[in-house]
Formats: sequence, structure tokens, C-alpha cells
Amino acid sequence: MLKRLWLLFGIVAMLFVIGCGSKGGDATAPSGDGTASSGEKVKIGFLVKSATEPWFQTEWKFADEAAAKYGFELIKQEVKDAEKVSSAIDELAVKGAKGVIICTPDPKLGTLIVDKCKEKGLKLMSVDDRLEGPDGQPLTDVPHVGISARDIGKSVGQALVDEMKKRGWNLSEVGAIAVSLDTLQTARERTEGAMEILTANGFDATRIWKAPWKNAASADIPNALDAANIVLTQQPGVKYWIGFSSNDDGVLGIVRATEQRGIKAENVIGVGINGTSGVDDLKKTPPTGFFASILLSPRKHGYETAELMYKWVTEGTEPAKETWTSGTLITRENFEEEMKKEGL
Ligand code: FCA
Repeated sequence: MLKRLWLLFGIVAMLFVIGCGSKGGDATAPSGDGTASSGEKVKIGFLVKSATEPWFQTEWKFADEAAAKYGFELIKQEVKDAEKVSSAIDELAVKGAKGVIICTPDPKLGTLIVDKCKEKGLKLMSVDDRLEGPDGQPLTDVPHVGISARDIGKSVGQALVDEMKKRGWNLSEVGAIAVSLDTLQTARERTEGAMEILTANGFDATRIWKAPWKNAASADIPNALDAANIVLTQQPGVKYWIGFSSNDDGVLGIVRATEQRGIKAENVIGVGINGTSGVDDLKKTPPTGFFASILLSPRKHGYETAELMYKWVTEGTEPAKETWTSGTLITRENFEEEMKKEGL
């Protein structure tokens, strides 16, 4: 008898839980016009794959400025893997956020992210790294703000070509290290762009050695240093080195690896992308092998994405499906002036 009573109690409790669950889902659904309920502060999430990389810290700083200007709350969180992405979106929904901007730790999480945001009634934008479907194709329905990766890669290649000429290097004595992350489209296009310009200017493709990062989660300076070290060990006869990658951190890894081996800074030319981490090397005396970077616009990627999301949420104006930003070459000569222009 007692057993039956417990069973009955169990079933009733289960039905109650299921009932609450479905109600919870309805409660987080968006209001008809997509605007926030009156009086409540609009909340927007900004999730990035790395909170330690200066690029993302700067992006967040600018997004905070947009939040201060428009009076919305910006919820920032680092998401290093699928689990973190999933729980961060859940938490945003619980807090009543209306939109989320994400730089995913892995483009393959695209469908999961889209489905989850739909379920929770969150508007979604991607920044920097584009989301992909199971077929590896970009999810073109999600508004995206990214960089013109191939063109920026070409600017890296051109800067390397120009500086090699200026130093009067014989190309047959030069080796190139490319710290690569080919699983990420924007990263792949950047290094491909640089290689295209190098080879078009007579650089021997067989003297470009790839030093791959294992995955996006390992794409930092120490792992770039380890990857570059392998190439340096395998090619002890090379006199001059050039280095490029998908961002500053990759190139900083290459430069640090050459320093550890006692290769002189004047025999190394590294050109990065972002400007945000590379700038520290441009300030150093004596100069390091980090010669230049292509300064991107963290203001556009941070402030403007947050602003676009805020307007989407409050006014219903959907952002353009694609926005591609450009970059500017910075060296020791012009970095202060160019960074000032960017509000850095
Ligand atoms: C990618 C890179 C970052 C930055 C951004 C614009 O996410 O990993 O370093 O270059 O694109």
C-alpha cells in the first residue's frame, strides 16, 4: 500500500516537473516585435572563444562602450568548448537576455548554437569566426561581422615581400614559417592570401613550412612557439626567416621561437594580424623580429556589433547578413598614430 502511494506521489511529482519545464520554455520566448518588455533593461550576451587574447578583450571593451551609451546590460563570457557555449546560452535565457553575439570556439557548433538560440528566443549574430553547418558551409542566415580575410592575408604577404627587398635578402636563403589553423575558414584564407602574394613574387612554395595549431582552443602563443620550433629544428640551414599566421599570436610564437634559438632579430621578419597583441613588440627596444601587423578594427567588431544587436532587439532592424572589415599596416613608424585613429 505504502509502495503504491509512493509510486502515485512519484508520478504526480514527475507531471508537475514536466509542466513547469514547458512553461519555462514559453516564458523565455521573444515578444512579438522583438523589443524588450517595458521598463526592463535590455540584456545582450557577448560570448568569445578566448578571454585572455587581447583582441577579444579589446572587442569587449568597445562593446561595453556601446552598452554604456545605449544603457543596456552586456553579459560577457568566455566559451572554450561546446559545453560552455550551451550553458552560457542557457544562462543568458534565464537572465532574460534578448540577443547574443558570439565568436564560437568551433565553427562546427553552428547548428547547435542556432537551434539553441531559436529555442530560447535569443537573436543571434556571429563575429570574427563564422558559424558552419554540418556540411562545412557557412550559415549565411546568421548576421555576421568578419574581416576580409584573404585581402588582409595578401597585405601580410606584400609587407613581407617589401621588407625582404628592403633588406636585400636573397630569396634562396629565406625560409617561411606559417602558423596555420586550416579548420577555421577566416584563418585559412588569411595564410593562403599571404602565401599567394609570396609565391607570386618569386618565393619558392617549397620553402614555406606550415606549423599547424592543433585546433582553435590551442591557438595561442605557447602552442605557436612549439609548432614553429619543430620547423626550426628541421631546417637548421636556413639563414633568414619570415613568419606569418592568422593573427599576432601565431607570429609572436614564431618570433619567440627564433629568439630562443639565438637567431638575430635582423634576420627575422614577422608580420601579424590584429595589432592588439603585436603592438607590444613594436614598442620594444631593441626591435624584435616582429616587424609589423595588420591592425584590424576591434571598435567595429565590438562597439558596432553590440549596437547592431541592440537596435535589432529594440527596433526590430535586422543587421546585414554579411559585413567585412579591412585593416591597416602598422609598423614601428606609424602604429601610435594608426591606433589612435581606432580609439586604442
Ligand atoms: C579570429 C582570430 C582572432 C582575430 C579575429 C578577428 O577570431 O582568432 O585573433 O583575428 O578572428
